[in-house]
Amino acid sequence: MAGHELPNSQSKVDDKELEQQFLAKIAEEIKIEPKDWMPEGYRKTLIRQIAQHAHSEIIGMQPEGNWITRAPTLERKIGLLAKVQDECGHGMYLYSAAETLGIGREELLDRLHDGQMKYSNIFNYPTLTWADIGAIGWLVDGAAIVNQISLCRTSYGPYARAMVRICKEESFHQRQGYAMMVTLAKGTASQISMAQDALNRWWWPSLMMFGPHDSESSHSSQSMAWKVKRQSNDELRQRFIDITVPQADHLQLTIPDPKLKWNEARGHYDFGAIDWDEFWAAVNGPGLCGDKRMKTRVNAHENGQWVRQAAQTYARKHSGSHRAA
Ligand code: FAQ
Repeated sequence: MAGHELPNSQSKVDDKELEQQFLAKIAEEIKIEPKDWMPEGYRKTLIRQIAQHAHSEIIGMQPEGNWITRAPTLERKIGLLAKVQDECGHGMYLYSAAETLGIGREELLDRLHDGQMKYSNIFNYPTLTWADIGAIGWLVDGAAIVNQISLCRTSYGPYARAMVRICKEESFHQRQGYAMMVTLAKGTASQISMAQDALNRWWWPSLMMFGPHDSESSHSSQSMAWKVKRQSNDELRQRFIDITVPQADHLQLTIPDPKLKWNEARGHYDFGAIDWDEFWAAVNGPGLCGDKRMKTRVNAHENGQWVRQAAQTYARKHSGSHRAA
């Protein structure tokens, strides 16, 4: 018995030391890399957040993909196609980043498909008009950039590096969305009302993308301590609002919040209460487009099975002939 106790207590001491070294790296802003020791909770937090992010990117292709064949001009169609392809690429970088934490892509997708893992609330809303595509680029990608610029400084190396590249592409997405809104807002009365209607429907869900208020955010304090998150949900939400209100003013569109007002003392815009029941219904409920999004995703996965199998068979054959040579 005593012989068993010694290695256990020894390994506890080792773990303590390793944790101290890990925390020292975090304090000194040294990135944590895949082969470094890390607490199990840190690994799990990253897998959850990175996978949720990856899932959001690939599910996020659906609401916009819906409009590719209906884009009003060839130029708009090319822009939208490139954007949707970029979102797929972002998903792939992020699944790769998650894989460095010791979990396979297949398993992450299984967890998405069986409802164990989440994706962003925003992608369960329908895209009803062409103006929604402009509003998604402007607001949804705008919110994504504010969140992701902050994540470029996250403590886990592969995630931080993926974010740098993703942010460059997201900023093109935000600009193309805003350019569409400018065109509509300068257009005919019905184009202006279409742009206003899209802003009315996408404003509040975009604010919800940053997650619950800090006081309700279950993961924030630990994630901030580990520097997985560098700014809180409320800080980022406020930053997004402060950046976006002048953009809406430039469009001469009205943000659907009667409480929105510049607060000179705070140096920020005050805003109205967010409907968190709507948020949780969008995240968890089968309402809105949740069922449809998941059905489309699972179908795409099943229909792509033969491609994955063919690629694996080819890779096996190729590595076999390589060895034989
Ligand atoms: N939707 O304790 P917290 C994009 C959940 S990419 C659904 O505050 P955390 C690009 C959260 O998971 C958009 N669920 O959580 C694009 C947790 O539940 P759990 C995605 C949400 O992780 C544009 C619970 O609430 N971006 O848009 C949401 O510390 C156009 C408690 O919350 C990212 O994923 C939500 N919005 O902070 C693509 C960025 N918020 O897991 C296509 C990376 C919270 O315990 C077209 N992620 N929950 O069951 C993050 O920065 C963080 O994960 C937060 C949430 C800030 C989203």
